[in-house]
Amino acid sequence: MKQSKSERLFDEACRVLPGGVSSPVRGFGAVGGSPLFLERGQGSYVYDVDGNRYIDYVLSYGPLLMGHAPEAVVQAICEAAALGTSFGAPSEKETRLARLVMRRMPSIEMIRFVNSGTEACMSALRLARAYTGCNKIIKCEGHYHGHADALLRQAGSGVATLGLQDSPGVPVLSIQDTLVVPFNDLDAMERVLREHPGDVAAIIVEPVAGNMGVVPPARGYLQGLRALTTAHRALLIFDEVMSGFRVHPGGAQARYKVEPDLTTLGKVIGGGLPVGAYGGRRDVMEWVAPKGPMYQAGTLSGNPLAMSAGIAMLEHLDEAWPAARQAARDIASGVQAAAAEHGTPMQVHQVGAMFSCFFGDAPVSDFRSAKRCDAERFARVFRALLRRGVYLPPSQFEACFTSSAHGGGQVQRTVEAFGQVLKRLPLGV
Ligand code: HOZ
Repeated sequence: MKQSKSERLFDEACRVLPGGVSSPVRGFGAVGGSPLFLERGQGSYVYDVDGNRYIDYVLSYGPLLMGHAPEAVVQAICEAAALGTSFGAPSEKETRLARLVMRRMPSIEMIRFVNSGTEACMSALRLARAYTGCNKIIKCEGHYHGHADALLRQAGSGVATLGLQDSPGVPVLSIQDTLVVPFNDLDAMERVLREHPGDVAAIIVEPVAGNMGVVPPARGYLQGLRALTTAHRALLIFDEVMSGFRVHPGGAQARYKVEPDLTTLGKVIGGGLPVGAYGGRRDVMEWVAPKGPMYQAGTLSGNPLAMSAGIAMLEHLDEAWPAARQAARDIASGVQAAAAEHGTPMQVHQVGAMFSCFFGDAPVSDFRSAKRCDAERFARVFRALLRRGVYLPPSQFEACFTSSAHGGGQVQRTVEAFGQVLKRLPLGV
């Protein structure tokens, strides 16, 4: 059979890029076939090199709340680029973006910009250890906080997709202080805190899990974490790389009304450009160099292009977010209704402008239950949807994202495509 251009490019890429990709989650290993090579994106659509158009629910794994190439963001980037792409010196835009973020998330009293969510989480942990003088950190099974050594334990996202527990190359010493508990289990969290009295620097969580598919916090869970961390003098870190500005304009902390000590943010505050940040309580952030002794640095941090794109994005958040959330709601209810009509055991989770489909009867509330879902069925649905022009992230362990550009037409087409696929699924698709 004649190869598509995407397939040809993938073969070529495999000769020079490990697995043919620049990040493992882009491979199609879990769903079969070869990844689409994309040429451009506009609004809710992406276009591959073979001229096919897809309604995009990957959206660069979250940041594109206004869809691809929104005019305001593109214009801000172009104007900034014309003035210079990097200074390695302060610019006013950093303070402007800081203020925009802090207005949405008042728990952030000071912020440090970095270049990715990985950097943000890694730095927040160092800061927590510096501030508390404690060694241990606690994370949840199936949560993904980037690929820094200390956080690659029972992680979600690509680590889960590839079926790995952790990674070769991570020194045992780097993860010996990383304790892992199930998500949504306050008793387990308390037990671990008691087992390490006075030695836990922080609990880091995705307040709405997105890297095992979307799994919301159980009622009272985040409040419980707040109480436990306060009682045990540990810091509470919300990793809002995915949930920030997506589950609510003020992030999960506004939606669930829980104030973390520190927050990590990622690509969303750069409107899709490479950026991240960590911030929080002033007395903690004042430990960051050069104000304090905790060292962390970056030549491209606060990059003017990323800052400009982030400013443009956040300035439009009030219009963008309700539309993005409405699209996710309509898809979730439409797909759930289609599943009921066709007798497909399936649950659709939706929080704000994120959703996920889990195949199976049992409720999904943590990583263990997410892993029990029918990944093979997910793969078949993924492939069938792709043939119908709907592009989901190629793994059960990722969230789907909507944007304000996903209008009624695209939502309706998506729900119809799901309906057709679920109807045919028992016969094989
Ligand atoms: N947190 C992102 C999606 N789970 C990661 C994307 C990537 O690893 O490329």
